[in-house]
Amino acid sequence: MPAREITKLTLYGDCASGNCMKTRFIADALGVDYDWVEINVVGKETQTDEFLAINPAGQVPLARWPNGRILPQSNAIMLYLAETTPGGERFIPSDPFARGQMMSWLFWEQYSHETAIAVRRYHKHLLGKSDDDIDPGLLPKGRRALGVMELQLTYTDYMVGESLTLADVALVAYTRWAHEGGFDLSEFPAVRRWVSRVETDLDIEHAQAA
Ligand SMILES: N[C@@H](CCC(=O)N[C@@H](CS)C(=O)NCC(=O)O)C(=O)O
Repeated sequence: MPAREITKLTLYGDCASGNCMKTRFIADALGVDYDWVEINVVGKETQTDEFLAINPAGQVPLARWPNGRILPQSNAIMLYLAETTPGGERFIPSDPFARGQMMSWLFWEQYSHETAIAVRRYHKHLLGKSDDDIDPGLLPKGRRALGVMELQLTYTDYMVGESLTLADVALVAYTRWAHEGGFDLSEFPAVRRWVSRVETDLDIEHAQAA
């Protein structure tokens, strides 16, 4: 990673990472002016001395401003951008309980969804491991997470009620790539329809075969 002068918001991320793409989806949807610095996770560019000097946690995504402030964690970056950019309020429910529900899904995504679906995809798709070499617990854990989403999306068009929130952006990031982790979304028809709906809302590529 070449040393660079920071003149505007800079997002460090890997385009193959759903966590990183979340921050781009929101920044792009809000028309935020930012520089993107590609950091290759498989190539261990998060572990170089130069990157660790910026983010000692050695992870992307990372947001960095010219005043020296940095913010790690995908969902925190999304929330910050939505709360500080005109138009961002449309991603955050105004009703406090609905906002609580959105936060609840954001925490659930990081604890119960990403830890199975993203991790299995990482090993299978990005590292090219055979199924036998991947933790066998990840498949049932990910399917359970998809089942929880299926139940919610049987009743509502979005994870929180009838409009897009940050919960949808967070959860779509890896759900749209779930097939690359060996998960079959045809078993979860409401989730599949929702993926397509959210991709359309965000004006991003449709990742699943039709
Ligand atoms: N909870 C964090 C997870 C970040 C994370 O796991 N980043 C991975 C890429 S998706 C990473 O940078 N890994 C580099 C490493 O572990 O060396 C978030 O949502 O931002």
